[in-house]
Amino acid sequence: MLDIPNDIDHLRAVDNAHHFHPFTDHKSLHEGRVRVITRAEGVWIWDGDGHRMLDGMAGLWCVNAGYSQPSLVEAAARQMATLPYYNCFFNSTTPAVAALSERLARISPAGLNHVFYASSGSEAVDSALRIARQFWKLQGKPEKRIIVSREYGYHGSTIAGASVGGMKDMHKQAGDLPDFHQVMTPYTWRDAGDLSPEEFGLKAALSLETYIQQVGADKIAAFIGEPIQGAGGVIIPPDNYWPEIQRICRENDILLIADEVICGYGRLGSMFGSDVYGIQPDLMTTAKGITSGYVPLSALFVGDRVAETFIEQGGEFYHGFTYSGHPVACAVALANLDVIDSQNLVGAAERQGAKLLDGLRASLGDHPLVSEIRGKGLMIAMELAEDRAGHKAYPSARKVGLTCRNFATDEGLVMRACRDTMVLAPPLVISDEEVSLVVERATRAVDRTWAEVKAG
Ligand code: PXG
Repeated sequence: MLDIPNDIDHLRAVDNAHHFHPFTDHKSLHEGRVRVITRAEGVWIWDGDGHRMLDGMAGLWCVNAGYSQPSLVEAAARQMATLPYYNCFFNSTTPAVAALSERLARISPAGLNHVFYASSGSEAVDSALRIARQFWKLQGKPEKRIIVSREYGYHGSTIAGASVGGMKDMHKQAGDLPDFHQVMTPYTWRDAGDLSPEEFGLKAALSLETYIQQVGADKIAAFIGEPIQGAGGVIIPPDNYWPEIQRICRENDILLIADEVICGYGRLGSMFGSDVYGIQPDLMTTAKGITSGYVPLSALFVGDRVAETFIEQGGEFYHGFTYSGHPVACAVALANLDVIDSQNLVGAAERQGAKLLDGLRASLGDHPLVSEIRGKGLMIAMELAEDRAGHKAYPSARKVGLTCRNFATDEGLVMRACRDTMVLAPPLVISDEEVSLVVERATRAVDRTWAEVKAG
């Protein structure tokens, strides 16, 4: 049996010497101590020093079914023993990928009946952009190339992903491809001012229409957006926002891409975010929760109009990956969808999400550091602010969010800071008792942050 060494100090040393980490300030990592996570169960993770932490982020918003689902492990082992790998190039398929495609088409929003596979959300997004541009070429409109997205959108970390996302710091690091443009995001807490949610939802959506009028619909291939923005800080749009975006895309013949890499597979208390907001996307990217993160897999849903254009017109579309439709990942996804169904995790997300939101509001709703607590299903955010009533954040140099995150870690809770927006997105299997623990630990983290902020 494979023996990975378990001497934690040794692992830290070799990691420091040889592992180039993702999304990291490499200098501060090398000056500090890397955390070694060694095992996990349910909503809990353990580190090499023996600390147990409640994972309020489900890994990176992905371990929807929790960390100990034996059927996913069995599905992987069985598939590996039967057919560990074969590809889907050259007119091939495998039983797992065919069966998963049928299953996904059954649960997806109407009109999305074809699925393209890759291994990550970034690849799914990149594939959606390529398919969108190729679709317009096949329609005889090759000049429709621009992809419109939104401020604070996160769509992955490849060069195209960074370019289509709305993170300015990522644009500066080579995410600067041409033919990408960002419009307003419906960040009600920060930007609505005196407008009602409806007025503000309309204003944010109309920023897309204004941009279209400036450059011309004949130049624009697609609009991409997360139903609720995740990494941007759980930005929840007013109810009228998505219907308005849908109308604008339809009227201007612009493809609508829903990026459901975080929202998909139950997190919002519906199977997909598009179901929550009545979005009828032309393309829909999913990943993360499709396998609960146990193995890498992404699924890009291709709408009927787009798929039929490729099928009718023919001509090779030069796009795919070695691991497109990896049979082990597809088998795990099938087992994961069974767990989501049999344990009713979609219902659990709605129920436990409401309890967590209520608990946080009861404990922290009047806290002097907390300006807003919002959420949908198990996707929850708290705004820490200098001016609670005026919705004004502290200067970023004060690192209030980071301070709160570090106190949460110390309290045994993994909580994420997006700027000073504290984010929680735990596994959907979280119990009542664990919801209470999240509330207690988050409250202590906010109290300790406030004490430090007051002390200056
Ligand atoms: N789209 C969305 C909406 C995402 O949230 C991606 C695409 C890219 O997926 P991959 O699998 O290529 O990472 C994501 C990923 C965070 C965090 O800390 C968020 C993501 C990834 C890593 C960290 O919030 N989202």
